[in-house]
Amino acid sequence: MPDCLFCGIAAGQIPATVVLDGKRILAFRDINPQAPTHVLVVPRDHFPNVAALAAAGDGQLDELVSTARDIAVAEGIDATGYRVVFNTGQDAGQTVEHVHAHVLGGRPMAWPPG
Ligand code: IU
Repeated sequence: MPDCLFCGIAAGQIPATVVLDGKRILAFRDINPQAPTHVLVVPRDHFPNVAALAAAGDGQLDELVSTARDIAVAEGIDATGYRVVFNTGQDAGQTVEHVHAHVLGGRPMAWPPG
């Protein structure tokens, strides 16, 4: 997808701090971290949001979520707790229209989110 930031990162054309480089999935550190651990998990294929990824029905959503769990374990935040967030659409604050799971942890978090 032309002009897609995360497609550019997945293609290695835009720099990022990659923590997992898989066949269908990539994970990298958020450039503006909101917690001590803040990793974005994305499919290499372009889907605008999690609803579109779910609709594909080819196992990529399962793989994305299980990779988010693997990242939490690798980052050492699974024991104390973490969030997996899919901002979806304008009101949720989605700014990059390539589906991404935020994996956040390493500090206590408030509820509800802002
Ligand atoms: P959002 O859910 O679409 O709002 O999340 C987009 C995230 O992408 C946000 O947390 C940004 O800090 C992050 N990001 C990034 O990691 N690298 C970039 O070059 C840009 C945004 I632009």
